[in-house]
Amino acid sequence: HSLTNGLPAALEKGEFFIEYQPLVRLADGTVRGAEALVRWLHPVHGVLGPDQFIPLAEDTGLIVPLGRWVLEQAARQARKWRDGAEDNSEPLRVNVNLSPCQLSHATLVSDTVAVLENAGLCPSTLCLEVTENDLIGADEDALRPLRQLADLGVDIALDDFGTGYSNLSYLRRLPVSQLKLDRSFTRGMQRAPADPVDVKIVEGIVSLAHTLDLAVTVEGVETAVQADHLRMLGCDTAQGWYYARPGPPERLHTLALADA
Ligand code: G
Ligand code: G
Ligand code: MN
Ligand code: NA
Repeated sequence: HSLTNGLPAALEKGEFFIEYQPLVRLADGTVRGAEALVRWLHPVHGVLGPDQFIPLAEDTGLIVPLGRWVLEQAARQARKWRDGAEDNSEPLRVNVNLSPCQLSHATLVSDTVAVLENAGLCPSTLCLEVTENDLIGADEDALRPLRQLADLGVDIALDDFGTGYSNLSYLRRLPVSQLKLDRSFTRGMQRAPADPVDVKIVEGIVSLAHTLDLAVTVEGVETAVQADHLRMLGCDTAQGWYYARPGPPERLHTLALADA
């Protein structure tokens, strides 16, 4: 693979950067934070998305230092947003994706605590996203680091929810505080009339999630019709091109200030 050679050195050479995609509270349309999405500015191939290099980083073990770097950058960014905001405004939060290798890495909890302390951030400013498939089959020992982080106040989101093969009752055992509903479930609501089966499914998931005290974030919101519908169905937070594509961190501030 032609990308393999450059990957180990890319971190030292400063070739990675992060874009942020806003997370919007559906009830009032305010920006409540953003998801950090890593990109690689490859010297030959240009900007590469995570799908093109994260699997490689996982295979080579680079994901651990890369993931730590993303976490540090995202925490620093959240601190900058806070420093630039009005004193009494709710702090913008930042979501960071975790790979399964990071979940099982011995220093996940200590690294995360150190990053939060160095940035001077409250743990609840951070949300870690883990996918449903990465947690399937995890026993209590494997879940302990996530549970420790959750106990410290870090938010844990179950990413790509609905695409795995999990038994819904297992949700009760997981230290998660929110579900991120995969965009395949919201696609049928882009235009009226909405797909009635998709509506029923989202209704069911929201009802289950709220019963378990879990917030629901919907991905892939591309139209106003879709946002309105998902708000009426009781979804809490939305992310998607209707609000903004992933972009530079400065833009989030502009979007958040526009709310005020
Ligand atoms: O950027 P894009 O919207 O193409 O993101 C595709 C996927 O890549 C995301 O859904 C996310 O799961 C994954 N991803 C993005 N940034 C990171 C990261 O820093 N670490 C890990 N492990 N995955 C990421
Ligand atoms: O794995 P994760 O769900 O984090 O991946 C998010 C992916 O979805 C990214 O590649 C991102 O660019 C893309 N994305 C984000 N918002 C939208 C959207 O509104 N519509 C579509 N089609 N893709 C989106
Ligand atoms: Mn994600
Ligand atoms: Na996702």
